[in-house]
Amino acid sequence: MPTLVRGGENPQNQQEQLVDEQVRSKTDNNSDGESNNTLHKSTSPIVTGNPIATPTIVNQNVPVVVFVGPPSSGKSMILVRLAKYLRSNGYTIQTDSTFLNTEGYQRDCEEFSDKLNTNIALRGSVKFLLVKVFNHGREVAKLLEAPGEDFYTTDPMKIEAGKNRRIESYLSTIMTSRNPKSYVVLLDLDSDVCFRNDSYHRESYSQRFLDYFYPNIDVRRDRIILLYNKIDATKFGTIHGCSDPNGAKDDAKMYYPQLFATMRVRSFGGFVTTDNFVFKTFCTGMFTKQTDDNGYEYQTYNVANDVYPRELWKEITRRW
Ligand SMILES: Nc1nc2c(ncn2[C@@H]2O[C@H](COP(=O)(O)OP(=O)(O)OP(=O)(O)O)[C@@H](O)[C@H]2O)c(=O)[nH]1
Ligand SMILES: [Mg+2]
Repeated sequence: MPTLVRGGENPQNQQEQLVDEQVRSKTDNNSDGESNNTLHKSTSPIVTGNPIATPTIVNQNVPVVVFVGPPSSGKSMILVRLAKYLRSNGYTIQTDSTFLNTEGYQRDCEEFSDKLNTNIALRGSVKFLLVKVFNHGREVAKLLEAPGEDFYTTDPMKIEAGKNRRIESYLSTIMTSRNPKSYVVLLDLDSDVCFRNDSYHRESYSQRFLDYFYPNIDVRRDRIILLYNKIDATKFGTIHGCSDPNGAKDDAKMYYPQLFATMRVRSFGGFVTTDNFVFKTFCTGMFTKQTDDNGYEYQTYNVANDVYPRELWKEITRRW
């Protein structure tokens, strides 16, 4: 029987469970009019009647892959590309409807499943969700699809409101769960915001990761993969593969010196220091802007070489 992990109380102790039960019985007995809670009745095991819907990881043994990166850095397209690659290699992909029991979340799951089957680039319409990967009927991983602004926002209003100084509760649930994790940390250089030309955001994003995420990573259990995405937009690679991985790494190091300098471990009595991350490059595909009959702009893409998802999946699963 899998253990439940809930947001903010991870794992939930017995006293808290008791409070939940009391709240539930009150809610169930409350018949006067509409409730403002967003839970809806379903057969899912996480429907407890708790008036605040909290993210819950039902299976704490299965590894979770967290794609970390600012808006437009390419997280969703990497997830979709990886899912397509895995599917063509016999894996099954399914959104995890048990993670959060709200109508919005369930809707996002359905919408995301549809998008996995097209070659239309995602537009970041879903909030966050977990995608389950099965191999021969056994769940082998969960992939997190999350909006970039929860990792780092460049929006002045949201910065002012403190968004870069807090961790969303669903991310805390994941980070503090017992599930082994692979953090795929995108080195944003060539997104719309173009961190290559913006040293302020580049440094703030690095610092945000080092202050808020890195300390919560169990480096003995979890993996960190620094991913130089959109390598086709650089001289180091194309949609067919990365021709100069060392050049790409040197380039990334030049732009993200804090990450490379901080994420190191000492061994042999402090005499030897080694990286506690691996460096990889990635390219999702070739993107083409299109306009439909109503003037609505969208993008289609044709997938890049399988070498990218194959290598990434190998790194993600190396310790599992
Ligand atoms: N050249 C190139 N462009 C890419 C690649 N991957 C993604 N893009 C572009 O980057 C855009 C954003 O990608 P997304 O995957 O939606 O980015 P995201 O990190 O999920 O963004 P948010 O959901 O806003 O956080 C895409 O619409 C593409 O235009 C790539 O491998 N190469
Ligand atoms: Mg996205």
